[in-house]
Amino acid sequence: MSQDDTPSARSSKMRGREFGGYDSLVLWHAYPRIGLDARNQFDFYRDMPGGLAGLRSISDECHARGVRIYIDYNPWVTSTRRGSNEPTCTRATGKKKMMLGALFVMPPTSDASKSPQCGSRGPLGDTVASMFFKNVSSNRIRPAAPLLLAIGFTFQLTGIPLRAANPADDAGKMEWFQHDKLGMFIHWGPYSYLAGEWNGQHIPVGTEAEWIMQRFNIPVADYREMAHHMNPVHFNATEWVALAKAAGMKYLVITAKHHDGFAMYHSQASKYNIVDWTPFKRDPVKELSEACRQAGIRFCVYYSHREDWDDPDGYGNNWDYDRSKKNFSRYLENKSKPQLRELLTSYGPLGLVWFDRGMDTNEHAREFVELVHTLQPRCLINGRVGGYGQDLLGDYQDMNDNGMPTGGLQEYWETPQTLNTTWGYSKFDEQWKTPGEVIHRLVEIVGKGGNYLLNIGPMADGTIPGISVATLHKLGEWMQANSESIYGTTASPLREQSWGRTTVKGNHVYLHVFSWPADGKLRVPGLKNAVLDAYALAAPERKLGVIRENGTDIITLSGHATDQNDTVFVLRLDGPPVVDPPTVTQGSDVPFELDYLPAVTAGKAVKRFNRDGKFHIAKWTGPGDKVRWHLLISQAGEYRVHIRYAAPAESKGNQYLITMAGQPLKGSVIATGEGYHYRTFDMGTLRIRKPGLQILEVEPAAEYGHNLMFF
Ligand code: FHN
Repeated sequence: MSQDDTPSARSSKMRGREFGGYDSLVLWHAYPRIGLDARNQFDFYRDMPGGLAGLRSISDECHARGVRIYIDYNPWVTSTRRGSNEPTCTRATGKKKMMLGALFVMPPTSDASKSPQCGSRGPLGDTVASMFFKNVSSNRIRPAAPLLLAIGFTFQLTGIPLRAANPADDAGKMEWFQHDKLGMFIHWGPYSYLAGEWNGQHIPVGTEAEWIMQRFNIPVADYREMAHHMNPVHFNATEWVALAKAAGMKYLVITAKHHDGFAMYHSQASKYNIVDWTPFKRDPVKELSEACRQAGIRFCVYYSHREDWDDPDGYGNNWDYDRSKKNFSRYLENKSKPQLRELLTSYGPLGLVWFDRGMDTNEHAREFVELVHTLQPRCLINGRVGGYGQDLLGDYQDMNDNGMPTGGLQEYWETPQTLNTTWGYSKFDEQWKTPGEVIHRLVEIVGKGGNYLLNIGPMADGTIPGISVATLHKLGEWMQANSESIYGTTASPLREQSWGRTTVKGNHVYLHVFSWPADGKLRVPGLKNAVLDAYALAAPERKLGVIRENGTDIITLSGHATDQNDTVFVLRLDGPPVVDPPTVTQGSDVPFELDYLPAVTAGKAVKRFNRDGKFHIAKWTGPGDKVRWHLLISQAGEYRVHIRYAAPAESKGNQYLITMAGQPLKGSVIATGEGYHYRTFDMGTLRIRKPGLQILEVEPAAEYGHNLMFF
């Protein structure tokens, strides 16, 4: 390609030539990534360096020259088959729906006479020049929806910034959590002594061995008697911490008290603890805290603040204790809070307190939050401190156990995961994850912006199962070579790739190749930036060839995978990676389904995890806190809109607006019940005059000072 024939030279030549004499510019197919047959796209767009960024520079130039811009879409493009030269045509029949995250929209009737005619090529046969520049008075280019203009120029996605669940807490204290990515979870207690067996009964593989007391309703007296036998003579805090460090783990969370009520540290609040109750007489939590500090690992504790099967007033044991006689507040005041106070005052600075199983009320949960804030203001609190079905407290959210979110979360998060299928040791559970699976999970989690808290379940004598040790060493070997692609990275705006996953740090995109491409070419679709360099993380000096074709960067790999689980390559870009926002497309008679995943949020609206194990949008309290979807509408017509949301009593009566193509639909929130009870409401109709890309937005109509609704 000669200098003069580069896409950028061509585009500037075209601009220079064609702007003269016209007072408007119409961009057909201005959205370059809508999965069209390449022949139906103008070279101008396909080849333009920077894609939409290139369009933006045209936009700037137009503004400078007083040229108006419209974006328009060929009505047939959305039904053009890949690989086909001719656009196909779908007749609009029946009802279409569009769903908004739970918003559904469907055209009640489609007028076939307004449908595009099969075989007609429309403007596609025109020359590029005549396509781009039209007088606004021309019929064909009349802008049906000036709103479309915004699409190409306003919204792009770059790395997803994460927030603390409570923004007031964010003042720099999330930094280590955001950077460190990988932690060791340790479930260890008297249940480890039982190892999944009680009186000949076995905990089924696939369920939690640490729940054995509850599962077999073991009487408190019997369990307490058994706990006397815990004597971890092989426990060596330095070795445990060294293992965590070798694996690349940066923080360590030990169960100071699990649901069985037994304290694995020297508690003054209850004699039922490892120092006073067992022949061991040592405090492993203390030893671990010291070993962690020496090794530079952040020390953290797990504390089951609500559940306690030993305490007559605690939650969960209804086989020994009469539920009606329980005084839960007494348990909180006499055991749970005093023990938490001990942990916060006698074990040095804690990275975080890992609460579990929620709390009966958010008022009680706030008391625990307060306690932590008062005694150790920099200590983080996980989201499980608060109740189920309530707005989440804590500095970050934990997914469900072993949970893997689909992506797009905008709050700090972590997922606790097992190495086999239990947290506490079970002699029966041999369903171990391979090192490869562990590495893939790590990369997937980190690529979605989260932290991986990987559990080990040591035996009662203090031995860590050999297979866990081996897996963590393998993970560590991989981390040794590749940790640059893990620590300090942020969520990748690129979607999941068929060959692996991506992580991002600043201007670098790390390509984690799980399956080596047969033709030795790695395809990375969707990046809008210029690629400055490509290389293997292990060999930065050897640059790899990259070409961009139809919006896809193709990297020619050399040699073979250097790591059978994940070989990492790096793309150095001209800035943080930028991609187009996801576009929701419409099947011929399938409703749009607009949920949290392809949504783009603005203002305070945030995509979050809820304790139901689902994801939603919340924290939008006033105008500007918007949720927005980019829709590719294939058929003009009237669309019926339904919205599905959950709203507690406090949200009742909040007004909101749904806007598309300049038409607002107004809604008033109806309370759906406490917790996350979703209901669907009919919102009326929106008229879409022509197919193409549209933006649909939802936002509160006024400032309410509380959440509009859970969407
Ligand atoms: O019930 C516990 C379980 O035993 C384990 O501690 C896990 C770890 O995330 N948390 C609870 C269940 O979610």
